Amino acid sequence: MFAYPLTLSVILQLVLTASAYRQPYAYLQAIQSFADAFTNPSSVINGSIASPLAEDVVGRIDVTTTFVGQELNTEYLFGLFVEGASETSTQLIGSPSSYTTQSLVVEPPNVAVSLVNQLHYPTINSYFPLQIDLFIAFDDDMKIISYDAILRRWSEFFTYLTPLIVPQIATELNSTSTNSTELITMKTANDVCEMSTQYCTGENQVYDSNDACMEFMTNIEFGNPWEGGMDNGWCRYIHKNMVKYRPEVHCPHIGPTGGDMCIARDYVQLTEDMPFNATLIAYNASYNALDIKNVPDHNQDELVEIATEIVYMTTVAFYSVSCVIYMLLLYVLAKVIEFFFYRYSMSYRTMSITNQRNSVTYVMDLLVTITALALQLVSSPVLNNRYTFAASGMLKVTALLISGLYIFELTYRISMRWPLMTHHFCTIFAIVLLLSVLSYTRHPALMGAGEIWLFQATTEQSVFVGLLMYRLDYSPRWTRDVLYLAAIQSFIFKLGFAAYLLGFWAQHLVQFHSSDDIALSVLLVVLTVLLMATQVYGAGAVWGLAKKVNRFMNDPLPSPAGSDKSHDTLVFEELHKH
Ligand SMILES: *[C@@H]1O[C@H](CO)[C@@H](O)[C@H](O)[C@H]1NC(C)=O
Ligand SMILES: *[C@@H]1O[C@H](CO)[C@@H](O)[C@H](O)[C@H]1NC(C)=O
Ligand SMILES: *[C@@H]1O[C@H](CO)[C@@H](O)[C@H](O)[C@H]1NC(C)=O
Ligand SMILES: *[C@@H]1O[C@H](CO)[C@@H](O)[C@H](O)[C@H]1NC(C)=O
Ligand SMILES: CC(=O)N[C@H]1CO[C@H](CO)[C@@H](O)[C@@H]1O
Repeated sequence: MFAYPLTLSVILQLVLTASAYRQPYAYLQAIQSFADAFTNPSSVINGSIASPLAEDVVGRIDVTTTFVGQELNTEYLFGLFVEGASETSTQLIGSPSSYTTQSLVVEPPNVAVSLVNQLHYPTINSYFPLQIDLFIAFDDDMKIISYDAILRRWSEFFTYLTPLIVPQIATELNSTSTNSTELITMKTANDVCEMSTQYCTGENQVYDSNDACMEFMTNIEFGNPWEGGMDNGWCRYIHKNMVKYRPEVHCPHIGPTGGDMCIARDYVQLTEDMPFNATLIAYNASYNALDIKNVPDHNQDELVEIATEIVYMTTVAFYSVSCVIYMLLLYVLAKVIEFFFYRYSMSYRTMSITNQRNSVTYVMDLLVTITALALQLVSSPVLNNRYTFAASGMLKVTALLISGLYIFELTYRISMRWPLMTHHFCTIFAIVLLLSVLSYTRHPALMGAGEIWLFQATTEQSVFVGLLMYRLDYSPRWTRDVLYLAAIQSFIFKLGFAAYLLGFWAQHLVQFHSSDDIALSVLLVVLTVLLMATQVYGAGAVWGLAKKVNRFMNDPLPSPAGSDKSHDTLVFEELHKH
C-alpha cells in the first residue's frame, strides 16, 4: 500500500521526462553559461568547462562568416579571444570581460538574446561596450546546435574605437605617422606576418618569407569593418589568432589566397543562404518534417497554434495525464483496501456496505493526507518567501491529491451528511480559486495561503484513526482515548490554521484587500468561515462519539461497539469527520 505514493511519483516522473523540450528556465541557465564562457574563454579552451557547443554546430557571425562544427566554432568563439588577451600589444579585437543581458526571449528550443559585452583594451586601459544579438537553437542535450550572431553597430564600434587606439599602436610600432589607415594597415601586417612566420612553416607555409608577407599585407586593403569574411587585411587579422591551434587549417586563411574564409562573397547569396542544420524558427507544427508532409499549409498553421498554446490552470481543452492516472490509482487503492479488509477483518465483513465504504475511505484519507502533509512540510519554506520550483510543484501535487481524494470520496461513499459535503465542496472550491488567481496574477504569496489552507485538510489523521478503530471494534478504552484526543487535536489545529490563514492574508496579500481585487478576499473569508463551521461541527461529532464509547464502557449491558452496531451506524453517518 505504501508503494502507492511511490508509483504515483514514478508515473509523474515518466510523464515529465517524456517531454522533448526542457522548461524555459533551463534555456535561461544555458544562455547564462554560454555568456559566462564567452567572457571567460580560457576555461573552455583548456577544457575546465565543457563546450556549450554541439558536435555539429553551425554558427554564423554577420561581420565574418559561417563556421561549421564544434572545433572550428570553439576556436572562433573562444580561442580567438584567449589568444588576443595573451598578446601584449594593442589588439583590434578586445577581450570580453563582462556582460549584461539586454533582451531575452525563450521559446524552447530557441532563444533570442542580446548581450552587451564590455570589451577590454588593456594597453589603453579602457573598456568599450559591444552589443551582440544572437538567435540560438539548442539540441536535446542543451548544447548550441545553431547560432546566428549579429554584432550590432560593429562598423560604428570600429569607427569609434580607431582614433582611440591608433596613438598607442603608433607608439608600439615606433611610427611617427598619425594617419589611422596607415597605422591600422601596418599593425595588421605586422601581427599577421608574425604569426605566419612563426606557425605557418613546412607544409603549411603560405608566404615565401616574412618580407613577402609584409609586402602582401601592406598592399592589400584593410577593408570595411563589416567585411570580416572578405578578401582583405581585416579578415586575415581576425584569423591570425587561430593559426597556432591548427596551422594546417588556418594558415591558408591568413595567406594570399584567404583559403575558404577570406574570399569574395556575394551579398544576395549570403543573405538568402540558410546554413543551419537546426531551424531557428521556434514555432513549428511538428518536430519531424515527414510527419507534416501531407498536411495543407493552413492546417500546419493550426498545428503551430496547438503546439504553442500556453496551458493555464484553467484551460478547458487540456488533458491532465497525472490527474487521470491519480483518479485511477484512487480506484485501485480502494479495491486493494476492500480486499484486505474483507480478508482480515471480521467486523468489516459484517457491517453494512455504507460503513464498509466509510471504513475504506478512512484508510484512504489516512494514506493520502500523510503523503500530502509530507509534501507540504517539505515545501513549507514558501511561507517565508523561500519559493522554489520544487516547492511550488509539491504544493500543486498536494492540491491535486486532496481535491482528487475528496471527489473520489463524494462518489464512492453511499451517503454523506451535508456538513461533510459542504466541507469537501468548500475545500475544492478554495483550491480552485487560489490556483486560478495564482495562474493569472502570479502573486507568489498565494502559494503560502494555499499551503496554510491545505494544512486544514492534512492534519486530521488522528480523526481517521479514531473512526477506523471505532468502526473495526478496536479496544473500547483505546478507541475512546484516541477519539477524545482526535477531537481536541483537530479542533485546535483547524482553529490555529484558520487564524494563521487570516493573519497571512492580512500581511502578505495586501493587493487583494482593495476594491479592484477584493473578490479573492471576500471568497477567502466566506470560505474560511464556512469551513470553520463544518470543522467545529466535525470536532464536536468526534467528541460526542468518544463520550458515547465511554458510556458503553461504563455500562456493562450493551457491549461497546459490537451488538449495538445498527444504532451506532446512525451516529456514524454524522460522524465521518468534521
Ligand atoms: C583553465 O582556465 C581557467 C580560467 O582562466 C582557470 O581558472 C583554470 O585554472 C584553468 N584550468 C586548467 C586546467 O588550466
Ligand atoms: C620599437 O623600438 C623598440 C626600442 O626602440 C624596439 O624594442 C621594438 O622592437 C621596436 N618595435 C618595432 C615594431 O619595430
Ligand atoms: C592616410 O593614408 C592613406 C593611405 O596611405 C591615404 O590614402 C590617405 O589619404 C591618408 N589620409 C590622410 C588624412 O592623410
Ligand atoms: C519545422 O521542423 C522541421 C523538422 O525539424 C523542419 O524541417 C522545418 O524546416 C521546420 N519548419 C520551420 C518553419 O522552421
Ligand atoms: C548532421 C548534419 O546535418 N550536419 C550538417 C550541418 O550543416 C553543415 C553545413 O550546412 C553540413 O556540412 C553538415 O553535414
